[in-house]
Amino acid sequence: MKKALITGITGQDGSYLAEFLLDKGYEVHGIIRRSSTFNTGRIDHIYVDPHSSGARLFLHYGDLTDAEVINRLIYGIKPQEVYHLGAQSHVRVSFDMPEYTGNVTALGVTRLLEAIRHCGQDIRFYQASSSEMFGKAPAPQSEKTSFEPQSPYACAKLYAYNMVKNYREGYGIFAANGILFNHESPRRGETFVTRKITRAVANIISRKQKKLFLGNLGARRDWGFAPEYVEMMWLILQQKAPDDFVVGTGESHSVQEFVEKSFAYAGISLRWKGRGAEKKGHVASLNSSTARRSGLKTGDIVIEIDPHYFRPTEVDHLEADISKARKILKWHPRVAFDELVKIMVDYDIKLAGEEPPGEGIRISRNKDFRYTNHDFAL
Ligand code: NDP
Ligand code: GDR
Repeated sequence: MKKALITGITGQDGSYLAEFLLDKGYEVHGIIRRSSTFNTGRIDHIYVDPHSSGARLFLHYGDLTDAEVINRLIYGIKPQEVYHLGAQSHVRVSFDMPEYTGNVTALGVTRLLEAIRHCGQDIRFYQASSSEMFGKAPAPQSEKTSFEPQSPYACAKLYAYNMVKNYREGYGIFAANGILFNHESPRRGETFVTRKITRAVANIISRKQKKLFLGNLGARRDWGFAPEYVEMMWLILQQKAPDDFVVGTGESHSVQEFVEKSFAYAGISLRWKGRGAEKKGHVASLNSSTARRSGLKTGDIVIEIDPHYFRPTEVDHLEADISKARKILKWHPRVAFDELVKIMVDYDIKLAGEEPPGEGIRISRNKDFRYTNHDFAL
């Protein structure tokens, strides 16, 4: 039985990847942080008491800042594959905590690579690199595009990216970078913009929230569906030789478009007024019975810009050129922007106790697309 170690297993991607690898028959080990409240909500549905004979998921306390524990886990578990997804992953927060972000997001990878180098085992290493590394480089971005990072987070990820290449070339380690563009899901952290928007739609409809405060509505992102992207992480480690791949949908949309689509899908049309920090989204019409239950009236303001959410340096436009992944990995994304919005809005409206506008939590899928009921077990 193959063994994999996942850092960041409690996060969005880590939880989907753990499911994916368990389905493939792996024994999965994950590093979790000690916290005063449970932080395993995304993986509780796949957790089996380790005392039971069939258990294949094992959790270990650790932290990416703690090299001693990292060494002990790598030497003790001797996994064939390490998926390094743990990070201080919030770009805006990295401006508030630049040193901590560097310690976790940049140096965390060095600690892991050093442990692998000295362990003397053949261990394949996946690094969760990010499209943020491209920063202000013009779109579309591919593996050949130069990096122009615009945040402490992006600088930390770029350091990690380069360390992966350095250990690959210097020590012959099978270490690969997946340069992933934004990917979202019902399990997306609540402070990233997509989930913040879809939760707000649900909370406004269920009268738990009156307004949504946002930052830059003009930023464009290439948003894909997270469960599809973890499949790519695995594929990257199954190649004959280690290599770096850009993964995205090849389409970009603005934050404003995500807002409009989400509200419209829930039955609320918006009319915009003002510009920049004065910009406001007024309700223009309520065109579903669910939306009418919200008590909103035409002219009510549901969106306002709060400059607090602006970043000192912004990334304006990210859009992936996925030619290499299509050609070598034979991979292509299946869930496009509109469907992603629907999946997330349906989920959050259901979570808020209301009737979702779509078919509840069912989504269309191709026959080769692995998707299970517990994807929505949160
Ligand atoms: P999340 O923020 O959802 O998850 C981050 C994970 O890292 C959590 O499990 C978190 O643990 C863990 N973590 C944070 N700090 C530490 C630490 N000091 N020691 C150990 N573990 C830690 O991220 P995603 O799942 O969205 O992303 C996965 C990875 O991919 C990240 O590295 C991210 O930067 C990168 N990435 C993500 C993209 C996306 O669009 N989602 C795109 C490109 C790259 P806890 O639950 O305890 O907080
Ligand atoms: P990003 O994701 O920075 O691309 O990083 P995020 O969802 O935080 O921001 C996307 C864009 O939306 C704009 N924005 C807001 N963002 C947040 N969080 N909150 C707001 O209120 C808001 N209003 C507007 C942002 O300015 C930005 O332009 C994500 C993370 O998952 C990283 O870990 C990953 O590496 C990259 O995606 C690819």
